[in-house]
Amino acid sequence: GKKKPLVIVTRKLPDVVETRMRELFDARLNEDDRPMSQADLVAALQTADVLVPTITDRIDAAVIAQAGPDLRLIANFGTGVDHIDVEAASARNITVTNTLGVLTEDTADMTMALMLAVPRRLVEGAKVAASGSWPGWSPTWMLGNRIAGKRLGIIGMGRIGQAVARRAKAFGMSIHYHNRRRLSATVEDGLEATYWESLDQMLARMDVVSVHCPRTPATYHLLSARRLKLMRAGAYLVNTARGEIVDEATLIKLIESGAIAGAGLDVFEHEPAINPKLRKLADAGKVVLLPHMGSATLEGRIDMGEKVIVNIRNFMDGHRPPDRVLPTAV
Ligand code: 8YV
Repeated sequence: GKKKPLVIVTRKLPDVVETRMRELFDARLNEDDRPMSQADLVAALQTADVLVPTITDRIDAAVIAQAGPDLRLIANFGTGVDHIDVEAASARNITVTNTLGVLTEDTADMTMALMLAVPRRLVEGAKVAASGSWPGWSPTWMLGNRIAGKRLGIIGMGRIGQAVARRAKAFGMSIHYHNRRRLSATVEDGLEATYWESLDQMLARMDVVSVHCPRTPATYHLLSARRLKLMRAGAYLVNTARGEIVDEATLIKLIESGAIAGAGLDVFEHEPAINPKLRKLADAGKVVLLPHMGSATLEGRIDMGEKVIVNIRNFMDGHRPPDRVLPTAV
């Protein structure tokens, strides 16, 4: 039969995914799950046909330039491809795919968890209960803010943004969104969502703002200092997209001064490092921080692995892989 493609996988994946990859490919798996250095990556790519990276790899122009001649496909294990230079890959005729659609619901769920946790002081309350220091119920103790009846502004109304809109609607929020393109009337009506062509105007009117756009050159610090200052006093920010979309230093200052009430953050500008000032705000109950767990379900990781496999098989069979990422999309 045909020679199996040599597939380099940079991180440990769920057992069922690895087993299937071993059956189908000449799979080089990373059992100790340590992220590969740039040098190891370049060395591994000398003979690889396919690379399966994750968000912890930096597949920049230098890595792509030094890859061997057989590398034809970068099948990302994840949806965001901001850690891959898709332009540089495309220029070398290397196809890039992602895992479109399979982590939508999990990420939307975690967004709602943060959207509830911050205004309802979930982590603060849980700490008191677990520490045995509960002074007893009082009518004025541990009061948070209601989310029902509040305005939610969604930045980026793709799959995840829409999944958040459906959930937030069920929680009684009114749904607003800003997107490069307005949704079709049918989709917009179905979500009962109000479109704001101007992000600035939307920001000034929302009680909660949630970020769901991809991280591209155009969205770096989309929530700039100027825009963050447009947010209402008492508003909350939720980010389960990418840390670099928000000017984190300014966000911290605005929360410290009380201009913004709080934030629920699953992503940070310099992962895995988290700004100590944010950790301090977490101690003070102003922010809830999660270590990039938006899509972290076992089911989701298995679905992602299956998506990667489908993309590789289609590509190797000469078909167009379903989740191809075009450089123009970035
Ligand atoms: C994953 C993510 O943890 O898919 C994404 O864009 O941010 C996360 O769901 C990561 O991509 C794994 O590579």
